[in-house]
Amino acid sequence: MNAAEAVRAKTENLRKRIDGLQLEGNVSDLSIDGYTVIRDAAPLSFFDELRESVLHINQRMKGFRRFPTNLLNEGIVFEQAVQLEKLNTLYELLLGPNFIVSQVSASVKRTTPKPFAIHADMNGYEQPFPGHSVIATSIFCCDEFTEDAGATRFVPGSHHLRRHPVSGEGESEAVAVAAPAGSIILWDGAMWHGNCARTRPGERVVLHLTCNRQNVRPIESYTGIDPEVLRRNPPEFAALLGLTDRWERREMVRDR
Ligand SMILES: O=C(O)CCC(=O)C(=O)O
Repeated sequence: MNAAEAVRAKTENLRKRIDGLQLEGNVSDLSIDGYTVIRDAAPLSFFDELRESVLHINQRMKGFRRFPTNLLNEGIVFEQAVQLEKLNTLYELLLGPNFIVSQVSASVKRTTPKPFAIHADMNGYEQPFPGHSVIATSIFCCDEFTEDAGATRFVPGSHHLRRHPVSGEGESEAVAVAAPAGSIILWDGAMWHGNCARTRPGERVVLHLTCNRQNVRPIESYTGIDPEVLRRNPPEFAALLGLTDRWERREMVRDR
């Protein structure tokens, strides 16, 4: 099979899976609006278990001030979260068949007048963004999403702009997404989004899953380089080898 035939076979295979899982509406949402609400990606019992696990971690980390990350060491429910067929079919649509997990984190939003500011998830990307998706994020709704519950808010179509918003941009255009508990919301990393203030009592418990393409990566890893080589060179040398990369090779550390 030549390269063009291989691409075509993969595309046809993806099309069949999209049809079989009835994801045509989600495909259209992602193309036009840049985000979509996925229903029935997992049973409600999965979201209940996820909620309980996140709250347990939250308690252990004393109400975590920042999002806890590296949750794949925290139990089977997190392992299942990165392997859901409907979600991963749509990740594949956005990011190609070799996409990889970038971050598994969680948050608990309690009643607060503070919204989360509008931003794009293209961390580290200069502008303009590439014309195709390279990063995509999803949020697993363990609780109902409405504006007063602190739902994620989006500037529909902003992924077409292929750039970061400047400070305050998009704030007045953003719309809250409504979704029942048990939904997963997926968006292109170029989407401008944030979340709403939570004015109702209680907690909004979610899992955040970011994935990305793996097609532009170094062939070699320099993590095992002789420390003496680093010592005798300026700091820019380590940066050139990707060793000061703020995300790369973050260790899986547990805080207990
Ligand atoms: O918490 C939310 O609803 C949005 C989260 C968010 O902005 C992100 O994951 O980049």
